[in-house]
Amino acid sequence: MRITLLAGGVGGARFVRGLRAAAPDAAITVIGNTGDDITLFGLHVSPDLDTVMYTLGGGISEEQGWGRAEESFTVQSELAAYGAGPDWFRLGDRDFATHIARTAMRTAGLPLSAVTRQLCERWQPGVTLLPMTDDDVQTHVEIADTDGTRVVHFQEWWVRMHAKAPARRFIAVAAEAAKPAPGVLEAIADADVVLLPPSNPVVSVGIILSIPGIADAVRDKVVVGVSPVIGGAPVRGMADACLTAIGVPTTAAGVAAHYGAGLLNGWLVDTADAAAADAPELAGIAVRSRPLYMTDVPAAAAIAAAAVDLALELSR
Ligand code: FO1
Repeated sequence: MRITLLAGGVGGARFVRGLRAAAPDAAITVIGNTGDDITLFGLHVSPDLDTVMYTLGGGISEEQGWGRAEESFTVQSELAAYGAGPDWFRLGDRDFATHIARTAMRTAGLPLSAVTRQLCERWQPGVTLLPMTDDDVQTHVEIADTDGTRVVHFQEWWVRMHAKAPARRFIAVAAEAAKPAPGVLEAIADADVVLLPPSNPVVSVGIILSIPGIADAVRDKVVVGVSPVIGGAPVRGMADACLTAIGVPTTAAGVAAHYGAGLLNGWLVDTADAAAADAPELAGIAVRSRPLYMTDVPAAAAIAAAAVDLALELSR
């Protein structure tokens, strides 16, 4: 079976790790969000691709959900001693090596997709990991606070401001001119099943879908999503701040209605949200409820298996 996913960071990575356990013989392709990418200290940092790569490769910091396990911070404290910032985005020594290697390969002329393939040679994630695009697309956030209205990089809003400054809109800068990375449209077209993991629907999955051609390709497939919202709160992260900014209620039904029946065929919600099955705005979407907390790999595997089962049921 061929399974393709559109994934963001921690929620996407943990879901894919469960899927790999649940479907060990499946050919899994992960299309990762690169809108979160940022250049720091002259280095190309790609948080969502790295989170998937480290999680599946066994190198992730399980406590944080991002960055490397057994990390130290000598390089960043040495940089701080020179007054070189930023200090609000923590980069560990082991993680720095990834960004140095990525930047060196890109400077030598390799596109991000080829660089990602090369980095995965080390981590052997057991899936094909593709960036959504090789083009430079960055997510920016228009915020309005006491300093007025301005636009900041997504990471500045998310990490430095803890998503506290009210967001007015998210801008996928240069997305309209971007092309899907090699293999992305093929991985969607050839998939038996397309899954949307419990990733941020706005700044992860939404940004991937903003790359021309990807949403149309996904709409042609049987698509099952897993709600990132349980009982009216995001399972992880600050997705509520993103949903509120675009006028979508932070509910399991609200997120599914935002994706819409044109994109989504099936939707898994937590048992706490079982009433979503009767929500009139979800007409045309098959809703199933089951426990959705990914407390460990077996729990994530059971959720992933349920998503695949629903997709297969809807394919018949
Ligand atoms: N998240 C934080 O909250 N604080 C950090 O200092 C931070 C550093 C960081 C470094 C590398 C990396 O791959 C991810 C990192 N993250 C950090 C996570 C990241 O900012 C976001 O959670 C994702 O971009 C959203 O998916």
